Amino acid sequence: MAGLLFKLGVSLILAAGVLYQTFLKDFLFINVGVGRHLQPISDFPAYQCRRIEDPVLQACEDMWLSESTRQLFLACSDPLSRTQWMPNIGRFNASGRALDDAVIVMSIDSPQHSSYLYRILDAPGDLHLTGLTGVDSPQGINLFLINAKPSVDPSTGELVDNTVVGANQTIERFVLAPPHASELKPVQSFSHERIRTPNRVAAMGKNAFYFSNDHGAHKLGLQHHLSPLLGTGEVGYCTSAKGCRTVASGLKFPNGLIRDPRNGYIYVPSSADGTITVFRPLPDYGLEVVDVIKTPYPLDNLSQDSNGDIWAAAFPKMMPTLSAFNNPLGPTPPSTILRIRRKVDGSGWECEKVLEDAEGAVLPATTTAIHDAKTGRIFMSGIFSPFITVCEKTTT
Ligand SMILES: *[C@@H]1O[C@H](CO)[C@@H](O)[C@H](O)[C@H]1NC(C)=O
Ligand SMILES: *[C@@H]1O[C@H](CO)[C@@H](O)[C@H](O)[C@H]1NC(C)=O
Ligand SMILES: CC(=O)N[C@H]1CO[C@H](CO)[C@@H](O)[C@@H]1O
Repeated sequence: MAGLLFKLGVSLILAAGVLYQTFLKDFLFINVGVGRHLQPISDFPAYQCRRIEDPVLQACEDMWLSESTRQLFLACSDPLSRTQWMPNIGRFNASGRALDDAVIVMSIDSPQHSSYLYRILDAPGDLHLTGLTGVDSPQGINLFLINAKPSVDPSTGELVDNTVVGANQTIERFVLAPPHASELKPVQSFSHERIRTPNRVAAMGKNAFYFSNDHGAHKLGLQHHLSPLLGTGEVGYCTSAKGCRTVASGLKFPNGLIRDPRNGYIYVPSSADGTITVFRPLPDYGLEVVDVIKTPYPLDNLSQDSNGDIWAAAFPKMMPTLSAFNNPLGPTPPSTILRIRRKVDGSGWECEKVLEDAEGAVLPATTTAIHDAKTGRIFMSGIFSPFITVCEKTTT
């Protein structure tokens, strides 16, 4: 009996060990950052970085670079309000939400002091900005914005209890024409039962797009909180004419996805397991997995530069990031910027750490990094960060 118990004990310990090796260790390392060695920003002399502190450029969750017009679009808000109202991560105090979210456009070839010339776009309606992407064209730029509106009583327009019904998230298409205009004109608002926890859009042109539902269909409650572990995140596809449907599921916190204009592939980063799933669109716009890129970091939003390289913002230590989210004006948590590209010989992918800031000395709590391949600059912003950062390349 004792022998059996002993054996059982040994196999339990072995099982626990195997679990630890194969699952928990990865989980703790990737998500929590246990055992990860972080480098200070001074280890990266190829870049000279500076903060841009400007009350207008705060809590800019997402950015998109219009290559043809050399304009950087930022979706900005207020850091303290983000801690109250952020439905994608379970913050539902609608009365604490910011009422002056705005899209800012920076002309990145027009430096001004330590910053750049920018303008604040006028836009009608009640906007609560998170994800943003655009489609370049000489006639005008189409922007797709995730609008995290609170739910209201349709007859009175009064706020309802959003902790009970969840937010009413929509995807808004605006046009900026000509591309240097100062006003966004609304074109179409996508409100659909499949658009539940939208994170970002990957546009297929003006009239169709893929989008990630970071918590799948679960706006609220235990299923919302467990979604990143259980993998109930989804990717959906919408067209102006036919509405939306789900085309991929089983994802662990699918975040800021992108579309590769060169081959049409869709890259979906999963914040909860550090992978990027590469999908090929099928003729009916369903998605087929062609590759899974593994990185050792919980990834955030992706962007792609004009060379085709993918840039990813990562949070190397979860605990400081979470506490910073509750105190956005306090200490800045560490951030890491990764560049991911195909190996030259075509065998898989290489993932290179381009920047890391262990002390949070100059980088924001970065949720999006944009690389301007023309100048080598990297722009970084964070969903609750009170500043943005630009890094200039010092070597070539
Ligand atoms: C919600 O936000 C309002 C406005 O900022 C604040 O006064 C209130 O205390 C917040 N409620 C909760 C439950 O945190
Ligand atoms: C949700 O938003 C849509 C589009 O703006 C609107 O038509 C609908 O009434 C809203 N529903 C609620 C419950 O707020
Ligand atoms: C488009 C976008 O910015 N998406 C996500 C970026 O990262 C933050 C933090 O994980 C998410 O909350 C955003 O929704």
